[in-house]
Formats: sequence, C-alpha cells, structure tokens
Amino acid sequence: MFKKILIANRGEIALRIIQACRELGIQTVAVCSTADRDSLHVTYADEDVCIGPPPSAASYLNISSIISAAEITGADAVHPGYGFLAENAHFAEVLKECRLAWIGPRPEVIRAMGDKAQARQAATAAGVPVLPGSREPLAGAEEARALAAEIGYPVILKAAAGGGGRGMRIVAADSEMEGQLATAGEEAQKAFGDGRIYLEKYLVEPRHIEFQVFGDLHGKVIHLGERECSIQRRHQKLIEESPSPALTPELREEMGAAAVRLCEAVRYENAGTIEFLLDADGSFYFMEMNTRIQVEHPVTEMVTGIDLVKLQIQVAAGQPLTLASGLAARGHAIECRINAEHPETFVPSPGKLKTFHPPGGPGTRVDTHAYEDYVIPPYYDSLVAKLIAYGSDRAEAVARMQRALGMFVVEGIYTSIPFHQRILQHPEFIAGRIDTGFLSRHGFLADKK
Ligand code: MV4
Repeated sequence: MFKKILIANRGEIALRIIQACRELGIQTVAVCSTADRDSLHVTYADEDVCIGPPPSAASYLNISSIISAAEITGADAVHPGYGFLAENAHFAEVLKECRLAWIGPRPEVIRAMGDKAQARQAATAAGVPVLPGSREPLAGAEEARALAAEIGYPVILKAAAGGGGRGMRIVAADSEMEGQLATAGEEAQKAFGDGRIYLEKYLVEPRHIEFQVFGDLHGKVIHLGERECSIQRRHQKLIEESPSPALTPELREEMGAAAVRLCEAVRYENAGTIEFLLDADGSFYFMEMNTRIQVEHPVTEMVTGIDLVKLQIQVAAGQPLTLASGLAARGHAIECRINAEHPETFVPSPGKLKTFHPPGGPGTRVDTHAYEDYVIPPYYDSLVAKLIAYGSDRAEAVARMQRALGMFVVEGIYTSIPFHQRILQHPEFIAGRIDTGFLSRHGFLADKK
C-alpha cells in the first residue's frame, strides 16, 4: 500500500480524499495556491506545499510545481480528484516517469477516451449502442450534409476533443449545416487546439444516465449501478440520484453489461463513468466516458455502501476487486450541488460565509470544505457543498432532502439552496418525470428581472 499520497486538487474533493487516506492509514500532502492557504484541505493534510498564485494555470494545473511538491515531500502516489489535471494523459505519463503512482486509468486509455470520436469507435467495436453518426471526424460540409440527409435531421455536431457539452451545435436543417460546421470547427480549434468535429443524430430531451465502473490491475471490471443526472443547466449537473427512476431491473442489467464490455475492451483500470443517453422509448446510446472520480460519486456510495475513493486507492495499489457487478443497491440517494451563486440569475457569489450551518440528522451527508468565516475565493468553481440525502425509497430521500435544504443556513453570500427547494417541490420532479429538458420546460431557467 502507498505510504504518502499527494492530492493534486482543492476544495471538497481534496478533503474527501484526505478522509479516505486517513481511514487507510496513509499520510497526505495537500497542494494549494496562495488563495487557498486557509482552506480545510490544507488544515487537515499532514503536510502542505504552496504551488503558485491563484490562477489555476499557475497552480493546480502547474505540472512541474506539483511534481516538485511530490518529490520534496516524498509522496509515492498522486490522486488527481476531478477537474484540473484528472483527465490529463500527459500528467499521468510524467508521474509514471518520475516513479510516482497515478491513482487513475492508464494514460493511453485517458487519451483514447478523451477523443470523443475515438471513444465512439471503441463503443461500436465493443458492441455498445451508439447513435447513428460519423465513424471518423468529418472531412467537410459535403460529407456532413450527405450523412445528415441519410440519418435525418436534427443532428448534433460535437468536437472530438470536447466533452461535457462544450463545443456542441445542433443542426435542424440542411441549409444550416455549412455555417454551423464552420462555426463549430473554429470554436473547437480555439477552445481545444483541435478543430475536428463529428456528427450524431440529435435526441430531443433524453435522460442522462451514467454507470459507475471500476477496473482492477488484474483485468476484472465491474459496474456499481447508475446515476440519473438529467437535471443540468448549461451542461453543469445540479441534482443527481441513484437509482434512476427510469430504469427497470432488465434495462439496468443491459446497460450495465454494455458499460462493462466497453471497459473490458479498453482494459480499463480504476474508477470511471460511462455516460448514456436514454430515449423515451427505452433505447440507450453511449455518449462519452469520463476517466475520473466524479462530483456525484456520493450517491453511488450511499446506495452501495462502498467507499469509492478508498477503492480507487486500493485498486491503484494492486489490490484485486472482490465485489461483483450490479450488487444489490439499497434505498435511494439524491445529491444537490450547493453553489455560491444567485438562485435566479446564477451569477457567481464568492465572499465570506458569515453563517454556515450544514444540516445533519438521519440520512443526511454534507461534503464540503467550507466553514463559518471561510472566504470563497473568486478564482475557482462555485461549488460550496454537496448535500446528499439517503432514504429507504425515493419518497423518503426527497422528503429528507427538502427537510435538509430548509435547515441549511448560509449567510453572507447567495447560494443555489432556494433553487433546489423549488425543484424538490415540483410535482413532476417528485413523480420522477425528469429529463434533460426538465428545467427549461418548467420555467426554472426563465429570465427574471
Ligand atoms: C447529445 C444530446 C442529444 N443527442 N447528443 C450534453 C452534454 C454532453 N455530454 C452531450 N450532451 C448532449 N448530447 C445527442 N446525440 C443532448 C445532450 C444534452 C444534454 C445531455 C445531458 C444532460 C443535459 C443536456 C442538455 C442539453 C443537451
């Protein structure tokens, strides 16, 4: 087992990794920017190293500073968390060259799945359903128009180097194709330094359902059930839950088996997520793979009873997986992401937490790095806390979430708590009738003056 892990991240996930390390008897090294010196991940780590000024590019994305921090503290492994360098294949490679263990999948797999067109090909080869579309990135507008005519409009253009909704364009008709393809290519080139675009049939208001997968270093792959993540705004998830109200046991088994097949085909190691779109008729299609632990991992932990972050560390150290796929999940878990932002305009609201009382009580979990008098810096994402409610069934989880949101007191900044309260009391949400069109259809995104 590792003796000392450097955590290449900040905020709640850095703290979450420290909790896992402490339970495993592993020493921890925090890294921080000068804006994060008073952050709890620094307070709780056994050692800490300042790696640069506030902008992420100069600190949490600064590979040479992070590797120097690992070397001077004698760490033997690095956990990347999510975001920042978590899906940077180059970082994983450099660590290995420095004899530091990487708590994540092999760099080749990170790179292959990071190319969304290549990931689509891998899914097809593994017999996992994908939406009708291009096998290779598009060569030009002629090819795009011919393919779209064959598939039928609407279609969607996606950046091969994108993911998570960045650089997407919906094309409703042939007359729009040439212009949209040019814009998509320019945007992708600017954002990712890679202008390659592929095309798919566009599904209208599908559900977003993702499977938690795990691979060990000995070739075993399992899945740990799904998360329903349809409540999103601008491709940022706001509420996640497990299990999905939309899946039957049969569909769960079929989708889980497909997720495992793809991971086996690429010899996947460590924690990962296979994202699917689920159509209203029960058809599912591979969308993309995330090669990291995700923000919403706690809902899977609550219904499976498995500590996914500890499992990541154990698997990276070579321990074999002893769990079986699709083990019986128990009960229901919902997560609300509490952001430092105005609940109606979504304008970021950094600043000092004058009051901070997270709720407790039965079936309630709060993952946060915040505390009273903590100052949320303006440089990073706006996540202040993840509130997770667990119940024996969905109705109990919803009731507990409503109760916990009402008892969560934050003063000094705006938060998304009131926004979550409105969603949690909506009859369609309570009935589980949610899809990616839910927020706009029910007026949750309407501009308020
Ligand atoms: C789609 C789609 C419909 N059809 N692809 C958004 C996030 C990124 N991972 C891909 N996304 C979508 N891809 C096809 N072929 C609809 C979305 C989408 C979406 C997906 C999940 C949750 C919210 C969404 C909101 C708008 C669009």
